Amino acid sequence: MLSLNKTFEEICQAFRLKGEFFGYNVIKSGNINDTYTVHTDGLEGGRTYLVQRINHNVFLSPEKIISNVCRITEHIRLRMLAEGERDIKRRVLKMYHTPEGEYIYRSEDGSYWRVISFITNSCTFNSRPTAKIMQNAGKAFGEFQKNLSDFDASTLYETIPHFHDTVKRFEDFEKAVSENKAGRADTVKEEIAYLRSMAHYASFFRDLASEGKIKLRVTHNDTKCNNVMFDASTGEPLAVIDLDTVMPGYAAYDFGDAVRFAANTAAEDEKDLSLVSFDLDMFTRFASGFVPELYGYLSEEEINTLPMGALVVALELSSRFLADYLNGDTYFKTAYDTHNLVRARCQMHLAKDMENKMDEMNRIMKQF
Ligand code: GN1
Ligand code: MG
Repeated sequence: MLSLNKTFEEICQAFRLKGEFFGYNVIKSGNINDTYTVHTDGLEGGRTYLVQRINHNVFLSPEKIISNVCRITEHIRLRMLAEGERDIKRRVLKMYHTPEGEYIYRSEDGSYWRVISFITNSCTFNSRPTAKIMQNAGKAFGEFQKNLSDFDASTLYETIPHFHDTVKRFEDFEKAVSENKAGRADTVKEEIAYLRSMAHYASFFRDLASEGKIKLRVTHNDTKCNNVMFDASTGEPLAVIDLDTVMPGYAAYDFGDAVRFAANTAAEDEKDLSLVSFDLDMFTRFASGFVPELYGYLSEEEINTLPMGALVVALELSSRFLADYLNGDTYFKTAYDTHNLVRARCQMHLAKDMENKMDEMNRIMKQF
């Protein structure tokens, strides 16, 4: 196995990072890339950098994600500076490059590595957030969309084609059922039947767009609460991270993905479904941070259909987890055999609860 110490030493040298490498920590959250904090010490004091191995299986062109991320962060930086932001290093990520201008380092084993700034005195929340954190997460993702509202979406690479194309996700799921690569289809008949019964929701946003009722915008597309960095002393939101899937998309997917994760009363891979439900108070809190940031940017129709985003994303992700289970776990990292199935069941359980609570969600939305 490749020695990580050696790789990080090489990376520190290649990127001319300040100080001498002395150790690293693993950041465990994240189902796709491998993330580490790398520590150096030197005359100017210790420094920490974020070093990430890009999952090349998922992101087929690492150069394209680097290009997108550099352009997006530069746009946000300039906009924040123009608005008088004084803590810019903690408000937007910085990507490091080598003296030759390379943002990616290839290690001996062919892995793709990048170095990102580490935001000092910050933290993320993986567990169920408090109401305050929920509202601040909403604010962060709302502000992020607002800051990119004048960014020309057509100039971004589509880093994962059809990423939030729910119709295509359901087609891929059907393909996984018929191919039955891992021989597991017989054991998940009930789950397959449920998803098929919900397939009519898949085209909800595509239809609205083709009727001209909603617009494609620049969206984050992976708005899990743990993709927001908060100030560790105050809980105020600092920066939105994990920018690899920033692409053209619909506002409701960002909103929906965030609440399906953070308003879940249990973990994304909870086995005991009696613990899994959709918390309307948390939903309200998130909305109260998100929506006001986007007043004047989102249309009424877009705001009204945000709750539906939660259901559609929960169904989409159910289909992705179940498809990966049927395909033999080739996409998401798994810790045990049935991990993807557990995740899929959890999202389906949540989707059922959301469907029951949709009228209430819509009613709550009217207050914004
Ligand atoms: C993946 O890597 P992470 O944990 O931020 C996935 C998301 C899923 C999420 C589910 C590129 O995100 O789409 O919603 O897992 N990212 C990609 O936890 O597929
Ligand atoms: Mg991600």
